[in-house]
Amino acid sequence: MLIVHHLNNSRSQRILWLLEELEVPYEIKKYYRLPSMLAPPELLAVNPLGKAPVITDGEINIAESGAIIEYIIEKYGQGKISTSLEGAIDDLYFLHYAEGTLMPILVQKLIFSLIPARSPWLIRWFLKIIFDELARKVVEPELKKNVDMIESHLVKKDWLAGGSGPTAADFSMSMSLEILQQEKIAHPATVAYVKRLQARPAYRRALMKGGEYSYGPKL
Ligand SMILES: N[C@@H](CCC(=O)N[C@@H](CS)C(=O)NCC(=O)O)C(=O)O
Repeated sequence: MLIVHHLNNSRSQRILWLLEELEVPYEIKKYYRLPSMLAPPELLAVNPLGKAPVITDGEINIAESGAIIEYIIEKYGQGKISTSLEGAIDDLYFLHYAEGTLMPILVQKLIFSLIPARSPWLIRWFLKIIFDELARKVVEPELKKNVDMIESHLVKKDWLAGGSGPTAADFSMSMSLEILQQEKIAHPATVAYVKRLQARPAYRRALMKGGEYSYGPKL
């Protein structure tokens, strides 16, 4: 049976959502973040980078969310997740944009806030001034462009690739958009989109099975 190597509070939650949408049987092997927030060393046994998500399907181990999403839809999709010709371009774009552009900006934002918070108290105030300024000058303008672009797309569509239900792009983008919503950076159509995906029964089942996930709704 397909195994999802799942880390709490992480990108692997979106793989659980995809599998629930497809009603594919799977097992979850759970890993828990260390106090440092890093993954535990046991994940190194299935992925040399020690990161989640990873899936094991028979002899195959695959990491990288986008690759996993494509693999699962291709192998187990049974045509349940499909796009129009026009939607296919948006699907491809947002599937890759999620990890290629948007998530790195969010990670940079997080790191800029963590550096002062985790530094010795004597220099913390100084680092906070520097990193707040860096965030203001470097991260925020970039984030604004991205948030505006996503909103201009979602005012026209219920799902990123159009159509009547989620496709690869939605699974890939879900966590980043949940973060934007939680941090109150997302615009109204994006907030409505996040609520739409979080209301799906498959999403809720995935949340119950995955356990701790701070970006989702309370169950
Ligand atoms: N681009 C990769 C990123 C994987 C990644 O950074 N995963 C995080 C979880 S959200 C992780 O495992 N963090 C723990 C660590 O870096 O030790 C993907 O989309 O799969």
